[in-house]
Amino acid sequence: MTIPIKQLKLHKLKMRLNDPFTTSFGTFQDKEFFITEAIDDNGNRGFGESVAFSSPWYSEETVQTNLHIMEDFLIKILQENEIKHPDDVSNLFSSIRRNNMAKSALEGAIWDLYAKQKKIPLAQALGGTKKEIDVGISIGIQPTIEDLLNMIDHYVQEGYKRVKIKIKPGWDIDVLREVRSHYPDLPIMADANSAYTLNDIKHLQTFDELNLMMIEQPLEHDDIVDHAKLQAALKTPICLDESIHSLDDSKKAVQLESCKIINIKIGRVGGLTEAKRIHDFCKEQGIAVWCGGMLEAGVGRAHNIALTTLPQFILPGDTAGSSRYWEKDIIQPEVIVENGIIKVPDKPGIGYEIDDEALDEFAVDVKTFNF
Ligand code: OSB
Ligand code: MG
Repeated sequence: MTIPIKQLKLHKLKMRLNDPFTTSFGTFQDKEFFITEAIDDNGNRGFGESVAFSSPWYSEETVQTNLHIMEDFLIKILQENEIKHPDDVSNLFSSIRRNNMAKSALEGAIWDLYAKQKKIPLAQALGGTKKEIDVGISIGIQPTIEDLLNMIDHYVQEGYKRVKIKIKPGWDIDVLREVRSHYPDLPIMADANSAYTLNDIKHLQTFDELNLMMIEQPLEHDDIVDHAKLQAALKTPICLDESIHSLDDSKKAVQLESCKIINIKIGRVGGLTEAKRIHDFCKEQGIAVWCGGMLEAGVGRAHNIALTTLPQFILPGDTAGSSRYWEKDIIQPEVIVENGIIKVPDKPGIGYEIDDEALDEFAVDVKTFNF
C-alpha cells in the first residue's frame, strides 16, 4: 500500500485577526500563511497549514522561506519517493535541515489524506483516544490592566478555564498580581516569549507567590542550559516552547531539568510524526505536555485538536475556538469551545469540511504541482 498523491496545491491566504495580537516582540493583525492540499485519484483532499509568520520573530522561518523550501526541495522529494505511511515523510525530509514549519505543512496534508483514504479520523490515525479536549485561552499584552481584566472576564464567561497571559519586563508581576487578586482560583500561566535573561532570576522568583501553573519560555529562544539554572531557582514550573524543535531537544531539556512541562507545537517540531515521538517520550518520563497555538486558521486548529487526543496532553492547550481569532474561518463547522471543552470530530481526516468559498475569498495566490 502506498499513499497515492496526484496533485499538490499551495494556497497562500491572507486573513485578518479580529483583534491585534501583542507579544514581547510586537504586534500584528494581518496573517499570511499557506494552506497545503494533497489530492489523490479518488478525489480525496488532505489539508495542512503552515504556522510560519510573515516575519521571523518567533523562529527563523517566514511565509517566504516556506515557499522556497517547499517548492525547491520538499515537494521534489515527495514527487520522487513512494510514501507508504505518513511517518515516512519525516524520514524523507530529514535530508533537509530544520525548516520545520514548511515540512509540517506538507506532512500534515499527507496525514489528513491518509486518514481520509482509510476513512478514519486523524485523531485515531495518530493513536489518540480522547473524545473531548480541554483548552485555555492565550491573551496578548494589552494597553492597560483594565483592558486585560475585561478580556479575561469575557473569556472566563465564555467558559475558558485556563488563562495564559503574555508578559514582558514592565508588564509582568504587577499585572499578574492584579489578575490573581481578582481570580484567586483561576488556573493562570504566563508566557514571556524569551523576554528575560538570567540577570532577572530575583525578579522571576517573585512570581512564585502567585501559584502559576507554569511560566513559558522565560529565556532565550534557543536556550536549554540557562533554563536549567533558572528552573533550579524557581518553584514555578518552567515550560519550554521556542527551544524545542525535536525529540532530541526534548531529551536534552528533560535530562538537564531545564523544564517540567513541554509545549508541543506541530509546526515547530516538523510535523505530527515528530510531535508524537515527543509525546511518547514525555509520557514515558512523566513530563506533562500540552498543545501550543500559532493563531491558526481552521485547518491548523483541527490538526492541533487531533494531536491533543493523545493521552499525555494532560494540560489544557491554546487551541481556542475559531471565533476568538476570525470573523469567518475556512472550515465548517467552525471550532466551537463550550465550557473550555472541544468535542473531537468523528468524521474522517481532520473531521471538518473545507469551506472552498472562504478558501477562494482569502487566497492571494495558488500554486499547483502535478505528480
Ligand atoms: O508563544 O505560544 C506562543 C501566538 C503566536 C506565536 C507564539 C505564541 C502564540 C500564542 C497564542 O501564545 C496561541 C494561540 O492562541 O494560538
Ligand atoms: Mg509560547
